[in-house]
Amino acid sequence: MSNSVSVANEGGVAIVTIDNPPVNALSFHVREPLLQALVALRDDASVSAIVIACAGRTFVAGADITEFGKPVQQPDLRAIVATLEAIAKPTVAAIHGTALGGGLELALGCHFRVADQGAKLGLPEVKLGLLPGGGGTVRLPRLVGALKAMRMIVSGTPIGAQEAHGAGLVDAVFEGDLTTHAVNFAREIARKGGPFTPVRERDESLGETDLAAFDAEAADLARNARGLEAPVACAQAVRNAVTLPFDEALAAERALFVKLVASDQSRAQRHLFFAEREAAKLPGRDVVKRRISRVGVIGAGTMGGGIAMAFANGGYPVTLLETSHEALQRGLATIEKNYAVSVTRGSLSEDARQQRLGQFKGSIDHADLGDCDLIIEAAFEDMAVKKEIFGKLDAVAKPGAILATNTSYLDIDEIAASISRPQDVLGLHFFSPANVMKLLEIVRAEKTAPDALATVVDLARRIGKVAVVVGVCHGFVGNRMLAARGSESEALLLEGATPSQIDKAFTDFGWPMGPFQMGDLAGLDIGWRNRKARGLTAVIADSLCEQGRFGQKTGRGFYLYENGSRTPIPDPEVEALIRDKAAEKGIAPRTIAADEIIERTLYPLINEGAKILEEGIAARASDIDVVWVNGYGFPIGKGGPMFWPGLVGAGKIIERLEYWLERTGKDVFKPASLLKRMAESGSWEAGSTA
Ligand code: 3H9
Repeated sequence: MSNSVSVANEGGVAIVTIDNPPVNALSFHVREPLLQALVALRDDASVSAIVIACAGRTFVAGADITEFGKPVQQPDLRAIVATLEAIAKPTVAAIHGTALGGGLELALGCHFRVADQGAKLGLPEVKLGLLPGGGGTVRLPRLVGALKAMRMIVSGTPIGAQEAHGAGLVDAVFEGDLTTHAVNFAREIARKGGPFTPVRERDESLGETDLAAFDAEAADLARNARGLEAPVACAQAVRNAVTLPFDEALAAERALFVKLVASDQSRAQRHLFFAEREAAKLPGRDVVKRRISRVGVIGAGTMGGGIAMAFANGGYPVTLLETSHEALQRGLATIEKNYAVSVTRGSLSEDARQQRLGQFKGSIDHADLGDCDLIIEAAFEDMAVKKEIFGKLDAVAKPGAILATNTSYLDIDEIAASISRPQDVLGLHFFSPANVMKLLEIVRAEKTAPDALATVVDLARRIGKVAVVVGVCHGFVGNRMLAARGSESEALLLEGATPSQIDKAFTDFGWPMGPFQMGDLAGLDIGWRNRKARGLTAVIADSLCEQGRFGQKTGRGFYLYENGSRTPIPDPEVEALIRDKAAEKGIAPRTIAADEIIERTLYPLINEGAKILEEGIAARASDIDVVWVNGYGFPIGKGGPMFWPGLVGAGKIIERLEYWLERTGKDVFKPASLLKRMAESGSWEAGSTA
């Protein structure tokens, strides 16, 4: 037939196999022959049943995302599903790997779905700023009920084969050769002569929908969507499936899909999908990687403990090193407590808890790190401390072991130069809590060997992290840009804004929280210690720390937190302190608009990103977006600080930077030359020229 779609006949049961590596996406070159095959089999009297299966590692993982934003080439997915659904002989989707998005929608066009026991099924379009546009919102509720369908579609989270079976989405789950089972299943149905009813006609359960409960949950979801349009549209489309006749609901789904696919939010989210995958690509990635069997972590505090858990969760045995038995026991007890909480919450099974705890070996002797293939130090942020640790590692680590520092700021070239094997040294900058946060900045030092770098990039993926390779500079990509934002946040306070006013401007923009809530959550003492070490000051934050106001952990920071609650309450004492400090500096308070807050905090951050690109600290603009979305909560619907200027116009950003430069004379507003070049040329995808 074609390279992408082939047909075999096993005793009257036709097997249509889609073969479009790597994930069998429904590209045009699949859709065309697939439709032809289905039409031919529909009309072929020698065929009693049809099985749709896939070659390779997965069932169809969705529409081809690279085709979005271009003119649709017919036949589209809807035409294929309509043809499939109208076939008057049994049709069976044989699902292995993942049936996602358009892949699950194709399967919903079949009378039956059978799955391998390890299969996963879902409609993750919402993560791309979309809703399922191939009938998923209208067919899925007919099988699993409207409420469950809404939860699956709005979250985008796939479910396993057994759960899908229990919910009525899958008709049988098999172990062993799936295609053989699917063919037997189809043959048996054909022999019995039915019953087989197309999903579109299976609307018995829809009448039972409790619309009031549905609407209440949909309203909650809309509130949590933080300005994202897709989750709201997803819920609306599922509601339509309940309240409208099938074809009308299908037409409404299409209208919503067409609107979303052209939206800036979806463009931004599709950009991030590819950006994350691009970030993990290194030049010369076919280099032979080092073998990592055991990981050592130095420091069992919040950061070290979290890093150790991240590796244990990924299946790696971990040696956890501390300076004393007491500190070690404290660290291990926290880890045990964290796993126990996960069991109580139902996110971890008791077996998994035991298995993970079994991965830990505690020690207070550096010599015990001798059998580790990767050692990460997460000790105090102090160059002398780091050098001392690396000196010890130089003496005990096995040849070829990768020696990593979790420093957030320090010069890794200097650390590497202090030992005899700089080629094995690199940075692994985790974000706290390290067992939860997805981002990992991998810092390539001047002498880091390519195979050491490739090994940790691969390892990051294995432990579920989104990795971005960056170069050495103060604060690397994330914290360096954060510093550009932080200085202006403080300046705005002195000029008359309140912490809650600034934080609100941020949440209105789409951030999960503003800079002061974030500071209180992370602990203000961390930045304070850091500033002191570098001889820097931040007038307001330093004063708060001098009063022991470290944020949530002390119940007081920029805000008050009553009775251990995490809800920030504006504190008149802080506002008075700000006014006093402003008066000391002779600054008269004025009213500050939300637009000014965004311009003065976000634009310097973007500007710093452009400088980072120019200096080659980040290889691509999209890498910076990945850092900010995954590590700092940049709103996904805006695509990241390097993508967003393309939506609003880099020229506008330059203009406002120049305006603020003139008014304040501050360096952070001096437009980076790369930003200027981009604005002048009218193109904004800075990564392409970096
Ligand atoms: C949709 O279906 C809309 C319909 O409702 C309506 C239509 C009208 N298209 O992630 P990996 C590439 S929207 C094109 O590293 P894994 C990916 O870029 C779609 N390319 O592998 C990468 O390329 P490269 C709904 C795709 O094993 C390579 O495949 N579906 C697509 O870690 C390997 O990807 C989704 O949102 C695609 N659909 O994970 C599912 N998918 O090697 C999106 C992947 O050049 N996909 N690529 O960098 C995934 O979630 C994961 O890829 C998957 C495999 C779980 C399948």
